[in-house]
Amino acid sequence: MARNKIALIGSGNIGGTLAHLIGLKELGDVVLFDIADGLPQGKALDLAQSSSVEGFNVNLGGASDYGAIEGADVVIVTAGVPRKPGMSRDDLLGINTSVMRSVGEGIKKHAPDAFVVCVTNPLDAMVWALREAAGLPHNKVVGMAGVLDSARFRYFLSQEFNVSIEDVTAFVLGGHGDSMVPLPRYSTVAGIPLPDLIKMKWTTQERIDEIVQRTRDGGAEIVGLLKTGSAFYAPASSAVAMAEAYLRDQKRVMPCAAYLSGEYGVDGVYVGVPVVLGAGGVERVVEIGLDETEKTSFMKSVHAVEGLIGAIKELDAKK
Ligand code: A3D
Repeated sequence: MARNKIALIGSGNIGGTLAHLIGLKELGDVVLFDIADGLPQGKALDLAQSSSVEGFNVNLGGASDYGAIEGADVVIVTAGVPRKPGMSRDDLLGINTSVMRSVGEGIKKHAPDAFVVCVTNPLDAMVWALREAAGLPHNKVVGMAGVLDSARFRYFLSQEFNVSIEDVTAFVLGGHGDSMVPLPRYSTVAGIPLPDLIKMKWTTQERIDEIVQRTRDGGAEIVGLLKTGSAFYAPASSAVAMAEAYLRDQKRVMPCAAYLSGEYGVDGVYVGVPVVLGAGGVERVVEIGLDETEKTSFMKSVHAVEGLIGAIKELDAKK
């Protein structure tokens, strides 16, 4: 059986890390693509040489021509400009929307059957713009944010309780960024929800509130430390987990920016919700029960994403 083909649009920090992880996991042959000529070719060659030492069997190539992504099974999009210190995700809107247009056209022409994972910020609006340009079915285009946000939440909780990260599950909903909605009552240690752990005096409500806030600010904390770019190791791991769920038909339940057509009372927007990811792409949107406070936070997040999509449409109307 032929190997899967995975195209990585954008060969910067996340793109290079994606290629490395995909090689190590032998998920498929990799094509790195970037407009910065030499960057994808150089990274592909460097990574290919590491295969002799690591002993993995995948082909890695680099290109600045969309023809190279022909027939890709999965496309992961990180092309664009990353957030700099002091810059909000929303500042990126104009630049990255036009990047999504060119990437979407490339996918439409050369990889119309692919499963597409968008990582570029501002995430929820960019996955919408990318889907519009690529014209693929909505279930084949998703955004990566919730897997990363919940990974951060899980990590902080495992540190708080001094337990294995493997026994911590965590749940976040909503858009990526300030409006993300961590859900403590759906987050557990070995099945014990956080409110019960508070009652058991493992932690306090104040500590959980602090951890929730640190999760929301997770990206900004790393931008502040790095000073010259944003997080890339955990974002790459998260996007690869989503690609793997599709390629191996794992039917994993993951929080992704998915297209809603009526679920949660929302229509026509990409926003973070739990979905089942398998060979059919987004096979199901999981509609969990929300209390009034959670619903209010979620709808605030949806409105923030709608605002960005509205701003994109306004920018278009001015052209
Ligand atoms: P970076 O290392 O700058 O890589 C981006 C690459 O995109 C660069 O190599 C550019 O040359 C390339 N590029 C720019 N325009 C185009 C184009 N039109 N076609 C093809 N390639 C192009 O950034 P990064 O890898 O650190 O981050 C990539 C994106 O992910 C940024 O938008 C970040 O804000 C975003 N990001 C999202 C999350 C989420 O959780 C959603 C987390 C971390 C980063």
